[in-house]
Amino acid sequence: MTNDAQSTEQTDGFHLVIDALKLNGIDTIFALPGIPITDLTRKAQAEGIRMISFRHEQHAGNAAAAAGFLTQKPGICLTVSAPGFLNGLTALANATTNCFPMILISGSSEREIVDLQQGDYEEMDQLAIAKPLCKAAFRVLHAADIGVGIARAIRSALSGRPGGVYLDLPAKLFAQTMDAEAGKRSLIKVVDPAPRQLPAPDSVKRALDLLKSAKRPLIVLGKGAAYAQCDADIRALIEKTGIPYLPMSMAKGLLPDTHAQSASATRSHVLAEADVVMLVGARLNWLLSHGKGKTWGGANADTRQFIQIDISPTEMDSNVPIAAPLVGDIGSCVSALLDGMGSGWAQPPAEWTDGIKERKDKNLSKMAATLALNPATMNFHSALNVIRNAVKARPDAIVVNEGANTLDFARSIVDMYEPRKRLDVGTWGIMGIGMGFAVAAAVVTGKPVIAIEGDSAFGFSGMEVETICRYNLPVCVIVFNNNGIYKGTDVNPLGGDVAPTVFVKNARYEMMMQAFGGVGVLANTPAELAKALDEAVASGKPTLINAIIDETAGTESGRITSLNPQSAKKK
Ligand code: ADP
Ligand code: TZD
Ligand code: MG
Repeated sequence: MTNDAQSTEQTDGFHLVIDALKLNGIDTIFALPGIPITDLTRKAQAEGIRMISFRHEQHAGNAAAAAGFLTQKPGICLTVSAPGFLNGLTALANATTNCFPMILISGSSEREIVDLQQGDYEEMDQLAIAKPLCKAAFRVLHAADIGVGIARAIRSALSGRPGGVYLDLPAKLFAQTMDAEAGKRSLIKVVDPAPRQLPAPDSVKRALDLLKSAKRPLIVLGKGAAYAQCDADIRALIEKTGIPYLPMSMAKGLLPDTHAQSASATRSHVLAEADVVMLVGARLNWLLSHGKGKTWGGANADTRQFIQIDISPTEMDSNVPIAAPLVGDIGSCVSALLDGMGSGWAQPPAEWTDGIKERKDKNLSKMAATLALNPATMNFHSALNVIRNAVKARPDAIVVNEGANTLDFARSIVDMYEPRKRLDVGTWGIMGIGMGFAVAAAVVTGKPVIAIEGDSAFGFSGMEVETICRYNLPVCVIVFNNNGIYKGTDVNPLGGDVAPTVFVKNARYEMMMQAFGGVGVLANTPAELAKALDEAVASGKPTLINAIIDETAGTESGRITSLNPQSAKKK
């Protein structure tokens, strides 16, 4: 058949969307059906795309974002118009903030009616609303443009700094028909969607010269380094330089947390004392105290110099001057550094590394003593010690983590051993990612998932335990039940309603999992928790362990108490 020959067969918008996604290797969609995309979910499933159907779009969106982070393919979230779109939008914005590639595809109402504000079913100008909250936003009006729309969405999500993309598909588009052959030709298989970006040789030299001059060097690994999937080179860089390193929370496991060069156990010391800091896929945002102030040793601030590896050139100097910007993809930058170092790279002064080791050993033995305690009511430490041992035994398990105290303690207590095994609240410190991330982790990796959830955090996505049961996913949710947000002890001074941070006491979260046929366990002791967790990981059965935690054990806002404004007026 020649190019302009017409076949008698017809295709339509539904099939073109599905074919375009499949052509680009998309094998899974996280969705919530309804007008106008119900048939799209059915047909996609019938065409062999794994369709994971959720109970709320935000969790489908979070699942897509996590899938994007784990696989370097954009995670796809599919929603209905207006309210469904808005429910997914939080996840899209969060993905963009965290530099995770995802595409939110939403059906929308009739343009003619929406634009004249004539009151259509679920009327909303979704494209305009999405635009400021994501990296790029597109709308497709003609079936013949579906291939272009999906190609642009994929390339936008993956190239440069990854992020969220919105794709608006009006209801009318799905039923539009066109010649099947012409339709096929209109689809685009995106070639090299995230092209390597090589750093300039002079910027590599500048970075190496600065690193060489350091007396107290430090490397900070961020989640960009985990996303980049150049694990062996990153490990080689750390080990060849001999420089102490700090992993940001989602970079934990790039090298095992037990690695001799990890400085996590003496974080405040190295941040305050380092003279040259190399950031690898980590922004100097609030999580790193903006690179200045007390955390960074106040007095050293003027003399400290930064090297920053990032794919986004405008990230440089965002908070403090970057003496040696290295703009490019992390894989290319790290390999250029390794080449440039050659052999015989001098190790950092022993005075620096010995001092770190001494502090680290002291802190680690203090931590070991705390973890060994077994208080009558479990606290964060005694419960997390159980999970720490479980992850050590199953380093391939994926840990999802949210909450305040539950997050902060788990981050420092639960060691990670492999890259991209820890998913958490990320750059925003957002609650509600738990079950969406857990579902995605289980679906795209097939590995056991352990979701460590504050009881408040869990509440944001708790209904998705039904989704976990429905797809029979190997997810073990552990709810750290301390009766509330931060603590369960606040009291309303006026009596009447309970305090705003306090929940129903002794809630039976495990029964939520039982309601859908999963395993629910109440754990009052580390031994009960260990038994239930071991069984869950071994069996792969959907499990929820309600871990009863001392309601007095937490602190306000966990470790970011200082960000919490307090009234100066003492009542
Ligand atoms: P963390 O929260 O772990 O400190 P951030 O989300 O602040 O990490 O930083 C991640 C950084 O990584 C972003 O600035 C992003 O531009 C960058 N990044 C993401 N992927 C790549 C990549 N493949 N190559 C280079 N930089 C990347
Ligand atoms: N809403 C959203 C979407 N994100 C948030 N971060 C918050 C509200 C505020 N918030 C926190 O920052 S942590 C947290 C909330 C509500 C819950 C802490 O309680 P928890 O954890 O039970 O999950 P701990 O272990 O009791 O501290
Ligand atoms: Mg709590």
